[in-house]
Amino acid sequence: MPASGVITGHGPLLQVSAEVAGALADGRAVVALESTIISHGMPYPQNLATAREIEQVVRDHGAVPATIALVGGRLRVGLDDAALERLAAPDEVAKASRRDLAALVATGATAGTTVAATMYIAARAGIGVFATGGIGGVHRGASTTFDVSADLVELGLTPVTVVCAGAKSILDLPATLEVLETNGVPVVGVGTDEFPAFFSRTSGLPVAHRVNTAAELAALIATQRALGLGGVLVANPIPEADALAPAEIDGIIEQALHDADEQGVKGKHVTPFLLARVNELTGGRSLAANVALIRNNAAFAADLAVAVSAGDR
Ligand code: PSU
Ligand code: MN
Repeated sequence: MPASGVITGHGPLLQVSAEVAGALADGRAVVALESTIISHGMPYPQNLATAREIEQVVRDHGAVPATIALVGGRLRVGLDDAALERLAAPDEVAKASRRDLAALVATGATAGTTVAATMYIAARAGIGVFATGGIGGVHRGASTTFDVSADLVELGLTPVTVVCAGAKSILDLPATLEVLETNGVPVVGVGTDEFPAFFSRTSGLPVAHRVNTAAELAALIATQRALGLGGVLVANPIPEADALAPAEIDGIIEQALHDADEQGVKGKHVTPFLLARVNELTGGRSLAANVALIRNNAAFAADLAVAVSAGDR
């Protein structure tokens, strides 16, 4: 049975909340939000506070938030507070990327969904704009490990626009941009010609395209859709006031990578391990920056969703 306040949309596996389903039916702006960032990207209880806060930021900017996760084996779009609490609880739930969905659904599991899995579910629900913090990418050393996030493949396949603050330099950023190009993903800077490096506004690496406003980006997205192409990656730099100096973060990232290597961390555990280690090593500094950039992305994604829905009328 669907949980109260949740209606069954598009068959029993996909459950879209009444609020999100109503907004979609009326052509109003909706912003998808992921949940691995809650379950595996931030420590408790800041993860729960941030999840609630970014939903409010989306509302303040005139859109309806649709946080997406696997709950009891259902693909849920638009979560109630009980589901958010369950995802945020320490060591409670699985991490679901695209390849995990069938097995976790079949066994009735609850899981945070990565950017890849969230994009897939958002597209099934008819949502085209999605906000997150940072995407997965090509890990350093991938030429021998082949550790390349499924996020980069999903961006090529699935017509959803993902607003992020770039990627953390736990990753190989030049290789990440190369694989995005291979997969046909337009990477669009917001008010910048550079791909931002999550905690800092610059990486020294150019983006292929630049927009200065949400309206400009909405026109690009409408064209991408008309051409039947896949996802768009929007790189929205962290606000200047919240950015960390590369000198402050670089050594910590090196330390985290060293620890992962020493402890033999592999596969789906690599990203959560590195994120947790960076959080520990910087204390509150990196977490505050992380929250600030997610808020900034949620606000821009909501403005974008409003512009996209206005263009559809
Ligand atoms: N990078 C971050 N914060 C995050 C993630 C990545 O700075 O929370 C999460 C996202 O959910 C992303 C996932 O989709 O990690 C990528 O995991 P993997 O590298 O295993 O594909
Ligand atoms: Mn990986």
